[in-house]
Amino acid sequence: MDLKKLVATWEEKGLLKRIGQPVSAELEVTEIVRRVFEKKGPALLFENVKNAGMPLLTNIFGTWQRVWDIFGVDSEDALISRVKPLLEIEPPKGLVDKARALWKIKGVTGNLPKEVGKARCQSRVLTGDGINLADLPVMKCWPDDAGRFITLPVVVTKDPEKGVQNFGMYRMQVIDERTTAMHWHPGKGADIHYQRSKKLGKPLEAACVLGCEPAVIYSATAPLPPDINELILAGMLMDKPVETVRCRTVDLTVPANSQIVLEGYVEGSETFLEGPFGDHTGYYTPQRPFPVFHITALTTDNDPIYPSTVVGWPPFEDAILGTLTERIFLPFIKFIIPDIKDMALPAAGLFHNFVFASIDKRYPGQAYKAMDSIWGLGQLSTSKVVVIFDSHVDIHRQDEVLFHLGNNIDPLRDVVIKKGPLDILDHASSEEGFGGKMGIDATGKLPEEGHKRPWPARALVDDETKKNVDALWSRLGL
Ligand SMILES: [Mn+2]
Repeated sequence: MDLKKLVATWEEKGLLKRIGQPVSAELEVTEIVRRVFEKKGPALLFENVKNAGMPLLTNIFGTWQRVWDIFGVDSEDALISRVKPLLEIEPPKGLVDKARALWKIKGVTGNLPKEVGKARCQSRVLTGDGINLADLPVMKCWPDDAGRFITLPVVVTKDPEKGVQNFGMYRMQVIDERTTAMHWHPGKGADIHYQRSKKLGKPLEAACVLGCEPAVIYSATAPLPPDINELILAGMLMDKPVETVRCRTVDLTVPANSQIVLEGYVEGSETFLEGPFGDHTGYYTPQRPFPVFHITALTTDNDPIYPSTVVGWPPFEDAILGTLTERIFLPFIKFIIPDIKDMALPAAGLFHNFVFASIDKRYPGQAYKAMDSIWGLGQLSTSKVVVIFDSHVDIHRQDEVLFHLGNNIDPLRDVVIKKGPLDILDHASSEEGFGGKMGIDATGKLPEEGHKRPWPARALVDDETKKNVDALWSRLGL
């Protein structure tokens, strides 16, 4: 569903609140959203943002009910069933082949993006001196942030060699009326395009899309393999193709049902000292040079709405997006790493500090194999602590995790420490993006793994007793 329809739907259901009081996009919105998110409250449409020319919508992904509405489903299972057909294929040989093949089968093609001639996001077109970012209610989220940051953009770029587009989410610090920084980290989709353009000595065209279908906003954050069009995932998840339209001043297509589009380009060598910014780690990230985006056109819907989000001490709105990714991608991870039965990436661990996985252990060392597979797979390669449990453990429950983590390990025997890539936001490692990792085998141990005593049996109620008590139950008055 597009953003304006969602706003209407949520308002009817009491899942959105309009706020007419004057509020500042500097700091005040953050504190209001923090309080509302904490009590699982409504999406907030600030209609009277001080010094801004349009309303600001936040807390879009703040509850699961709204997430299901975004995709037009009523449960997690219904959503997952839309991507599961991807797994019903002949398994190709090799890990990389497997990952690629997943995205290539026929089942995907029903909801491919569709280009249209006329679009709501181009109802108004401003170019040159007519463009002024000050009209947008861009937030300053935390007191020591360097300035105002666009926090929910879908950034579109095109590979100058292959011609394929990428849709990614990279925050954008406002520099002046017509320029921003582009915070894409090395190796991200847009950065790959940027590096290739630089080599060719050409500027890279880019578009920043604001307020497209939230399914597209989500897909831009999803850890897809390179060169896989994020709009295909969005189309599958919505069971409806994403409509796109040609930009007016750059050679790109963008989601047509968007509220605002900033078109422009990034020059090869020009950088801006971006940050600090209060990030989803709960800490400020330091200043670093990033490319500069020059805006050539600002196109909008009639009466556009500006979407925004706040990140900070978890859980915030991005915790729900991260958990959504954990659930949507689990079937694919299980397909590529058949050892894994379930996986949990707790939001409080920022999705990269802790990965809990469970296996059906059949042979010695299997937990270590599972760890290595996790550290070898895409974005999971930056996981800092990986703990492997037996499949009877509910790894989504903190009490069960702590119980087995404490009860089942001998730290001298069951812990491995190694080196590898870390999340770029990790502030504890000695080097940026590189450092120590820990793997813990919290499964029951086999004699071949050095546990010479017999591993004790679990004390569990037997089925016969359960049946007997079931029969007694109504008479016990409990
Ligand atoms: Mn991508």
